[in-house]
Amino acid sequence: MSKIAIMGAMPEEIAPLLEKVENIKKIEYADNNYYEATYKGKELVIAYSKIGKVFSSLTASTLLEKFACDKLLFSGVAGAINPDLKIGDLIIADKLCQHDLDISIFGHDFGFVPEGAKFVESDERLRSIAKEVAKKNELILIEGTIATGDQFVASNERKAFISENFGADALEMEGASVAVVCDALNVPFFVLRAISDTANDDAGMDFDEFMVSSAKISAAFILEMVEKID
Ligand code: 4EH
Repeated sequence: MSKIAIMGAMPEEIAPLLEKVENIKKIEYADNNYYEATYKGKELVIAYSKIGKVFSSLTASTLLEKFACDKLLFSGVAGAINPDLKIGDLIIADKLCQHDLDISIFGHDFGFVPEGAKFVESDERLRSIAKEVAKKNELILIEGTIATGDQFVASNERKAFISENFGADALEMEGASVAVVCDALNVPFFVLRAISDTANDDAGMDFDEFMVSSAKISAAFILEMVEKID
């Protein structure tokens, strides 16, 4: 049976999970807290990484290498780029990229470095489980590209750059770094985000208003998926 890692970036993104799981055991490691737990007979390790690509890489690596998780699910919130995505809507990443990675002066595409890839694809099987859960609950679930960078985007200009260069549907600050780690270690991973804002001038205010409710939407969906993972 698998041992499933579930991570978020902020405390609010994992709090709704910790409320529902059982047999929680807290372990401190590398200046962070990891929560071993069970849910409907499944073994879980839950953590929030802190914000951004570096902290999320560290947490993903720890979940896989120290805790020996063999699948990783990310749950959290994101800013929307695709105008079909409204606050509270769900998106799953079919692929992820780093919108702030730039060695274009050497003729490379934005988001590309030698021996890396512009896009990292998430696990198809986990995506199909997500689609089953969405269908059963009659929820709309968009599948698309998620762009990650070490910046909270609150500008139409930056959104347009990310849309034009990556065709991204949503943006956040951790997904692609987690994807790179899982891909390198050959561990199936999945990124789910509920929209908290649209990354425009109002993003800061919208985020403050909607992040908790959107984080709950994402976490509830993830727990339904856990039941279906063998
Ligand atoms: O973990 C960071 C959080 C914002 S920073 C990335 N998360 C939320 C996703 C996200 C996002 N990322 C970039 C939602 N909307 C986004 C956007 N741009 N517009 C943060 C938030 N609150 C306090 C401190 N830092």
